[in-house]
Amino acid sequence: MSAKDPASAAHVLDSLKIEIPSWGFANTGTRFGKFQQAAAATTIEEKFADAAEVNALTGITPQLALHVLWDLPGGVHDAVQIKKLSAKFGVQPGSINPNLFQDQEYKFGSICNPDSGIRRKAVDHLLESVEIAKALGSRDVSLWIADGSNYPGAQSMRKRIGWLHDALKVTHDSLDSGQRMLVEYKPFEPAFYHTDIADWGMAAQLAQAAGPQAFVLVDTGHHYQSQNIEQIVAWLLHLRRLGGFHFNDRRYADDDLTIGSIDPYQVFRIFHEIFSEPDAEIAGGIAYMIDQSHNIKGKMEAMVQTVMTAQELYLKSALVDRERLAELQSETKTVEAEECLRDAFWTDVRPALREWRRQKGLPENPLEALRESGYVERIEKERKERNAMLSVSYA
Ligand code: RM4
Ligand code: MN
Ligand code: MN
Repeated sequence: MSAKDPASAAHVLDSLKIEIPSWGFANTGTRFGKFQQAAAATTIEEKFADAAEVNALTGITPQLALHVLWDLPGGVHDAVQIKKLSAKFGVQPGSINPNLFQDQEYKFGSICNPDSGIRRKAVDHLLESVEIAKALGSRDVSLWIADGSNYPGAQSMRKRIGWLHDALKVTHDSLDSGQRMLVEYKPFEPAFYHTDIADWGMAAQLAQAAGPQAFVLVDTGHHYQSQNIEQIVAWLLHLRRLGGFHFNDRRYADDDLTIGSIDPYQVFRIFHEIFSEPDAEIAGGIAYMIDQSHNIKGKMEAMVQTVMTAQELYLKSALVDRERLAELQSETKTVEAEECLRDAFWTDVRPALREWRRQKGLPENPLEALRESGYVERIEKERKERNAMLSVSYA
């Protein structure tokens, strides 16, 4: 396609939907604390309201990811309330994320804890998360397992592999046919010696062993410095196990910064691997989700900026002339092949995006529209006092 061809740009842009996280609207922070924002959401209703506003401005975020203990503390019984909010605000519940990392009992692990009683409690939480997803019509149950250990010798890595297998298999087997289980990985933090699911290979192996409805979730912030994430994406596509993404950017560790703020070329290269996938069904099934924590930027502004950036990088990536690139690669024309990628990357797609938004009746510049709407000032006034009172919860 060409950047000047509005019909194909529109076709590309129509295919991108991004799920936003409920916790991205709440007061989150770093391990050293957080800077309270008066406009942060303090209730699940406020999270839905903010998500609806982002969707009204951008048109591509109809789903809200939920974390079970933060958003449905009453478990499956809370599904009724979530459904009501979903109908009220026109935002669907998205992926369901269990919380296996905050209870005191999980100090030495959840599904990998040497205590069988604690392992059972953790598996019960996973099974309840699947029930919640069924009650809400959510396709994906998305697992981040924080388990690991801090000192060599402290735990048996081998035994824990077995417990992981068992827990993921039971969870997988409780899914309905249309549902999926996503397995996220992370090299370190909160554990600093070993993490039970530390990289994409472990996650892929566990997904394969669990069954056909298990896939790997790539959180772009969960890699060592300079790791080639697009190569991981290529491998997971090859294995037919790429379930989705948690988008965020990082400079040092799991920084949860806005996507593309540090390295936009990397996001472009990830999308390029996805556009190179010949099987439309595989590419179409990928869940694009945001997982960011805005401690300095305003929550609403950061979320809208993130969505706009993802759209820009996605469209740039769609511009790559992949037929020509394949020829150049087989002719081993290194510089020309690289330039072929760079041409697309340096194309200004913002006019095409403005045109697409105009066609859809959306504001041409959602960030500006947010500023002009007065929404942030309004919620600041409404939520200020409540935010001043709530200071401890993570999200
Ligand atoms: C973790 C991980 C999970 C997210 C939590 C809040 O680092 O990225 O996906 O649910 O943070
Ligand atoms: Mn994540
Ligand atoms: Mn993370």
